[in-house]
Amino acid sequence: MKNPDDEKETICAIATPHGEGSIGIVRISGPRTFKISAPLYRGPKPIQNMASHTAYFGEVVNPIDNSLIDQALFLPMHGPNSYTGEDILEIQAHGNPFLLQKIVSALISQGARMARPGEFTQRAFLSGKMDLSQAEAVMELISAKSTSQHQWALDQLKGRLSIKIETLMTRLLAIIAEIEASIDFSDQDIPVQSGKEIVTEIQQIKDEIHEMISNYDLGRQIIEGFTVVIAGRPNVGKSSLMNYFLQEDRAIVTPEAGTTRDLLQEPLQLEGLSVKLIDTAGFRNSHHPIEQEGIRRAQKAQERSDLTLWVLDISEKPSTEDHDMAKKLQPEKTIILLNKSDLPKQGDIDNFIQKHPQFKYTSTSLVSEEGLAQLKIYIKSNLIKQPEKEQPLVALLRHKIALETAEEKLLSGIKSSQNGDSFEFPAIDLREAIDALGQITGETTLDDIFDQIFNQFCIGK
Ligand SMILES: Nc1nc2c(ncn2[C@@H]2O[C@H](COP(=O)(O)OP(=O)(O)O)[C@@H](O)[C@H]2O)c(=O)[nH]1
Ligand SMILES: [Mg+2]
Repeated sequence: MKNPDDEKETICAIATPHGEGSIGIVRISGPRTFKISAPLYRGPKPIQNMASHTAYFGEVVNPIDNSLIDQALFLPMHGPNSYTGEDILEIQAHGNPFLLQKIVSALISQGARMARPGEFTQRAFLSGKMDLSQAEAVMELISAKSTSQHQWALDQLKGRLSIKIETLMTRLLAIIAEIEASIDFSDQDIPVQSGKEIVTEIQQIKDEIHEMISNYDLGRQIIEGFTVVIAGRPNVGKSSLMNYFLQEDRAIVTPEAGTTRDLLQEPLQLEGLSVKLIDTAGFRNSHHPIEQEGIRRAQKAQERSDLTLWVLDISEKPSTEDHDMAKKLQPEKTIILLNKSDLPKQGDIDNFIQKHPQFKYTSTSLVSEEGLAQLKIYIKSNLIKQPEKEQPLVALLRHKIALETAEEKLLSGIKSSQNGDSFEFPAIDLREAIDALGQITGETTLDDIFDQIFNQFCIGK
């Protein structure tokens, strides 16, 4: 009889980034992994006889002419105990794209096929090694650039979201079973008492889904990074603050007002968060067209940002522009820095603070560095306001949309269930809610969505 595995092709790809490095890895996965790679290996033991998860040193040769390609470690992993669940071989050679490509060509000459982007992870999903949300977590883990993004990806990879979704689906299935049982055993509607209990349980599930949706903005910001804008009048120390955060002289700092004109944007790691920091042209009435354009851009960036650091110079009297700005800025998205605290304070600053008590203030100096370490912690707590939530953090738009559909279906179910004194449940709504949730884990996902997701991966993953 024909083995269905024979149909499945064996795939290979370079798994390490392009470029020179001390090690480069070629990965092979599929039912014919060891057969295809055997002729490439010259060493004490044939590949087929190697123990799983054990590294063997040997030579990589081109089977066509027996020429030597490299010396390498061969690491076989027998399915199903491997990333894809299939037989895998990793050839750990020297990190040179030219010779790694030679190994790949030799494998292809023996019957392997080049892997498509994400195909190894797709196979892991198809063999039940991970669900769809975990496969997505692998991608986020590869691209994580901050502690919080890294933590989120690990949580999701370990199945925090999957477990939650599975639990909700099981609870909904139990309700459907209960509804069907009560319909089977009576020729009437559902008894009022159990009807009420069912509504309460659906309501509870709906609330939990709603809480997950409401965390999405935070989840997205953790993945994509927060935007923090430094704003204020000219010469207050905005560019000095930017340079302090970046630990380099990125922005030009001069005693001359109006030095910074265009937006300066730099990525930054701040207390474990990814932040895009933007230094702006100082707000003032200017007749210079370049400066005016800079100020317009600064305002736009500030309006779109997650947080504004508004810098005041305490050695100078606040101006009418400062009072105008106080009216424009949203206090909950602003921290006012009372900067140049090393210099003598202008009494008017205290009046300003009294006049605008809705803002949060903190004292800083870029000369003495007073208040700067605390400022970082303060910025973080202003970006992430909620304490750690019980529900897993939803960060991908695909998941949010699925949750919204589920919530909508449950709401419509609840609405149409109350029918005077009796209860009648449209189980179809509950089933559709289950379907929507199943899209997150991949249980009910359509093929073209799979392709979309795995196509975003790099080749070799
Ligand atoms: N004494 C003192 N001077 C500062 C402080 N921060 C910035 N300055 C000086 O103020 C001037 C303007 O700084 P800059 O960062 O270019 O301000 P920007 O126009 O707001 O970007 C420069 O001469 C800085 O050295 C501070 O905390 N204390
Ligand atoms: Mg500046």
